[in-house]
Amino acid sequence: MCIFVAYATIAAAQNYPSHSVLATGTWYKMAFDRSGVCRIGSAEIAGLNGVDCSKIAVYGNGGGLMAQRNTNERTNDLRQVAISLHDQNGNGRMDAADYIEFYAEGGDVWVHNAQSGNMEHRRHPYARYNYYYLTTTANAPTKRISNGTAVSNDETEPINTYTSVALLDNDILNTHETGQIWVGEKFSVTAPTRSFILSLPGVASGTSLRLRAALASVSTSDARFDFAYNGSTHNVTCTESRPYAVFTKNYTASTANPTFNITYIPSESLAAGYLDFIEINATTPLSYRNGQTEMYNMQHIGAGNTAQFSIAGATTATRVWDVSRNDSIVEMHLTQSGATATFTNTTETVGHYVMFDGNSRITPATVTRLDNQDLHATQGGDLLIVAHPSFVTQAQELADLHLIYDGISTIIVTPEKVYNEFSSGKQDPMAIRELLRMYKKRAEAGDGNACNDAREKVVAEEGVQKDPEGGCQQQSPEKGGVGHHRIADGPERHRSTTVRLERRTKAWKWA
Ligand SMILES: [Ca+2]
Ligand SMILES: [Ca+2]
Repeated sequence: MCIFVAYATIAAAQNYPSHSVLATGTWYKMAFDRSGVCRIGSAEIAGLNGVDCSKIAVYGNGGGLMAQRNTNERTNDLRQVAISLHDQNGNGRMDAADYIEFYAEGGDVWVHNAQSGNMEHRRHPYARYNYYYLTTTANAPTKRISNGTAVSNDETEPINTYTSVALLDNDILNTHETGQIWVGEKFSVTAPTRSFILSLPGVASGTSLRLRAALASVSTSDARFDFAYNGSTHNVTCTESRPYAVFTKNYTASTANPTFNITYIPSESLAAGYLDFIEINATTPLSYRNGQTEMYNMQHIGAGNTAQFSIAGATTATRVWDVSRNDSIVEMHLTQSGATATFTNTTETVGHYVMFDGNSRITPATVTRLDNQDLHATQGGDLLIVAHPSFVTQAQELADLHLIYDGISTIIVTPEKVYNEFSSGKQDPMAIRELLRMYKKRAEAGDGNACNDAREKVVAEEGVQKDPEGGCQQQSPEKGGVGHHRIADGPERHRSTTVRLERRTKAWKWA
């Protein structure tokens, strides 16, 4: 058996910082189960009281599942997001009336499907909450929401509608036990028809609705769903081999509260049908409403394009943020003329805006003080144990045994610490893979991570002359390389134990 032991200090690969931002300073962790403009003051975090405004920063990587493809762009630590800081008396300190605002994303997100041209919801299959991290001791330059300026060109497009989205998606049953698809309302032979009403504030009669829905049937024969809206019926067939059907359909709205009727027509009495979700993109007049309104713009998209957006019914309290990029949010410059407010912006890509009044806010579901942590500063051992805090003691016993008998160095981490640094706090298995990927990348940068002397031509430890067929190259730690031992059966055991005694302090523990 060949066991590789890395014990030298390895230079960090360039694309991973040497330390997490969470390594130093004072931190608070905030959980969000929905997206929106969030306001935080000393009422939400008492520790904000009296702190230097210039030291406040918020970090977070946004909602949604981490990318699963290795080729996708990924964030290598928590990323700072832009905030708006309101120091009401201008004294540079956070007082009771002072607060910050930023745009928080929940675990679920909406993404633009370039093929269909519509926004589609992406439910996070593993996490209900997304997290943001607030520090009151920022060392790095702090990001603030910038104020937009008027932009225009000869062909600035007037725009007075936006795409709103609506969703009905209940997760009650995991029909095929994949953990990914959770269906909701049930249909049966005895209860074949159900009605669903969605709310599309501001949608007027006659505007277009683009619907995407998913249905599932559990039966050993074909089953049909009749999906009806406004006198139009669409047939959806599920079969035993293809029990899950996603379909799209375009309608013309008749009201702002469309009712969809679904009837399940199976071929057998014990069959069961389920609705997974109904999702709508609606062309909605751009008018101001109280609270917060999420708006997407898919009009006049193109390189160098600009548009002027007109908001009907606006008041002096109306504000609009361009939240297309969470780390560089821009507050749109509104020009008020009577009850209409306008702003201009580039429309090179699909835009995501939130329109709100100064009094509306979402608040975190929980706020907790977070201890410093720094998995980014750890170098890969031979073995990684991800252990729930309840089992860290047992994991350490296991690590000690491996060290004593096999010379294996172990890093013990809890899932939450991995999530904090690699998935913005969300429970996401990709975060654990990303931690391992960081170790791998650093090992590659540190001059190889594999035993390149399988026949032990080089003596690895002090004065131990070994069989020329055994051993492995050891690089000098001073050279920043990776040292490897081939721990073999028989006499080599003694060396393993020696390794253990010397390295006992090298079993990292991050409970
Ligand atoms: Ca103040
Ligand atoms: Ca569902």
